[in-house]
Amino acid sequence: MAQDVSLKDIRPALGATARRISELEDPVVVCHIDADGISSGAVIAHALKKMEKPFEVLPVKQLDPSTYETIPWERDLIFVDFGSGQIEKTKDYVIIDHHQPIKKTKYQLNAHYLGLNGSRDISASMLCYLVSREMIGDNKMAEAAVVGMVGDQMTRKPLHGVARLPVKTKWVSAVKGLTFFGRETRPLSVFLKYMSEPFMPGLSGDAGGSYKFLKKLSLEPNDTYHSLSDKQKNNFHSELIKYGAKRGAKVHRMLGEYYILPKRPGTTEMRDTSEFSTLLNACGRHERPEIGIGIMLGDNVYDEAKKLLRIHRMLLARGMEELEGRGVSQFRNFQLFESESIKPTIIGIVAGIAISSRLVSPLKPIIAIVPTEGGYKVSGRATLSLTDKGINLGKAMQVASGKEEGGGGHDIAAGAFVEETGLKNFLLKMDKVLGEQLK
Ligand SMILES: [Mn+2]
Repeated sequence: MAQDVSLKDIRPALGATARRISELEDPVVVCHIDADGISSGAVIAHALKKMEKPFEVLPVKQLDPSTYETIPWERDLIFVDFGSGQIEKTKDYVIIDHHQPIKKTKYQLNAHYLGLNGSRDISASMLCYLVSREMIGDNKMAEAAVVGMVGDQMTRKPLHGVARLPVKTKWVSAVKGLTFFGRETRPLSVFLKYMSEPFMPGLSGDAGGSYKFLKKLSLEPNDTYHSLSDKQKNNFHSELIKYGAKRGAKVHRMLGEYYILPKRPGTTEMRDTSEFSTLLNACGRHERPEIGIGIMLGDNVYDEAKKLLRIHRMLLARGMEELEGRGVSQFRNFQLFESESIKPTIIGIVAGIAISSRLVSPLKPIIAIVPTEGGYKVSGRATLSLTDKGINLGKAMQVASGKEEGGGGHDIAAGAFVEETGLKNFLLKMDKVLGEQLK
């Protein structure tokens, strides 16, 4: 149990990693480009900066043979948010990772070796944060620690154990309220319309219904959730619960703990950690991860990040159109979307929106594929109801692809690369494994 792992237990390991990093003369921080990877890179960059060490940050889309030649192996590398799964290549370097490790090495800090579960308890950003505290003794990067946790979907339950330390700083606040996306920047009418877990008949995906609902409660559809008074919020919550309970929605999923960054400007995507993680993903997925790192470090690059977010949304909208146009084909235990042109870095998000908005059936996971160099990028998305029933897409993809590092592997969301000739076999195996998980 993660709750049993205390800071005291893991401090020797954190200290050893901190010391090793401090010894490096001209380190290169190699990080992944999703929200957790970018946050991790920013945390270590902040620490190195504060120690007045020269360093570079090198964001990498994925760490595998296709990118090995882009890595300056002769230098002092620090891998964050990956590295444990590629241990033959990375064994001599510092690694801070939470993915399933293969074997212990001298400078590897992996969640699993600390008694923590790397898919539920702790992200790479949080591990980096704990290491950085040992290096520099400030806690400013508590922000990045939590944004990475949110990005890796580890806040469906409240932050717990050592991962709760950032909440005790002035940089992060825990708040109770609606768990839907867009609390800080979306007008209430849009916020309500995009509510998807739970799906609310008559509100989710229904602009008119959402608008009427708000008007009936005397709420201004253009206000944001965050701007409401406590009294307005409480009334909104109880009316939503009443409405949902009448219609059989899983209302217990509506309220929960979420995290805001009180030092960041209000009404921007930097205030609410879930919007911040989307902002970072937009930077990473559209080839500008360094903007994401800059914004996390407090550089003046918000306008550029915002531009990337707009491109991101435009491409998602286009992806949704393609999905609506082409439709899905049915397998026994999943539905398949074969895309022609969606960017491999966002196809998973398109699949996620499709299933959570019920554009495709929520009763089976959706598997989306798109051709990419030498094969297919595969992305799967499920719902909380499906994972409650035993579906674990991350595990299913590992088995079906025959690779231990099947890509981003969570129960509800996972991705993989499949070679062109192996696609048919992969899909058949996927169908079989998902069927077995449901039993
Ligand atoms: Mn991660």
